[in-house]
Amino acid sequence: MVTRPRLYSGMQPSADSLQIGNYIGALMQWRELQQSYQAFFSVVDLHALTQPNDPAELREKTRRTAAQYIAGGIEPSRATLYVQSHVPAHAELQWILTTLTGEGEARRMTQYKDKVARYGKDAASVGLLVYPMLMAADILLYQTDIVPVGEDQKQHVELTRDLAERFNARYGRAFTVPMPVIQRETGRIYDLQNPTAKMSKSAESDAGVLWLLDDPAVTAKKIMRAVTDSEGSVRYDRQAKPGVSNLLVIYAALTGRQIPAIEDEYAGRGYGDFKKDLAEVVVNEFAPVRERALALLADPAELDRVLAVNAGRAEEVANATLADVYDKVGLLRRA
Ligand code: AQP
Repeated sequence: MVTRPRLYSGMQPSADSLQIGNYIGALMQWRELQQSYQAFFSVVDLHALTQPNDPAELREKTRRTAAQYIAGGIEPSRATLYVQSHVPAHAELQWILTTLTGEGEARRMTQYKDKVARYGKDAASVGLLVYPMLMAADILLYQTDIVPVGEDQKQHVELTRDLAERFNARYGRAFTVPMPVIQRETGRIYDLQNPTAKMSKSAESDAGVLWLLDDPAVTAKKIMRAVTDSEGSVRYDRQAKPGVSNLLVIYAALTGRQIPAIEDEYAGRGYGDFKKDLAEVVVNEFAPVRERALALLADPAELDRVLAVNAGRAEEVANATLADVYDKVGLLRRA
């Protein structure tokens, strides 16, 4: 039997709905990759605890994120789609990895430095400092070959590789050393109201975010109101025309068309026509996904059952890696 290479990725349950950047930048790619890779897709709820959360809301967001993975095309019988906290090995391997990480090494992570700069030293928890070791545990437990990530996560995957190599050299080979696959810059989606800032689930204002589960009329309205420029021509130029370029990227990603062909189609026509058509493209893409997600959420017991079966499959792989690691570092086996 030919075994497919392994792939790992995840998203944080940080909102009730995914936004179109998560859909284009992650989900659309995941559903292709699950065909040729043995894929593990996790809802990383332990990571989400690094931000303040209402407990009941976090539980609900976790279910909703999982439902949107499935509605967006992740097949839970093909890929392993599970909730991170359902597999305790993640937190256990994280502990081992923290003992291999230098304190200075952890403090040098730019995401940590950014968060400290944003929230202040006292508000930034130790959880944020050791977040990259939890991410390393997520990846290494599954003997992952590739990790598709945005540019902002590249440094964490580099740390994961360093930790895997360090462990393997010190104790004997326990981990596959994973390769990051960095998302192309053209796959990045920006906020519709502030088109030089990445669209984000935790954006301060909702006006520039296209939510997968938004009502179609709201989605259309947000696109019609998207910030453009006064030039009036539908043309890709990230520097001079960030708003229009962003809309072109969304259009191209959802239709599979090339940007120059779209530019030609709208040559000599105003932004109004272009936005109206784009709204239709987005609404048509989202509508069936939204419908499936809401149907899955209407039967939480069945969704929880699917997640439990998948957690069991994840655990088989994760526990085997963890047992090997425990042995190698010299922990006494329970009789
Ligand atoms: N704007 C984006 N364009 C393209 N891809 C994006 N992703 C996120 N935003 C965009 C991809 O979606 C996945 C989500 O990963 P995450 O939930 O762990 O966190 P994130 O990258 O920080 O995403 P958000 O939406 O901005 O969430 P919050 O607000 O919680 O931080 C990743 O694969 C990411 O590349």
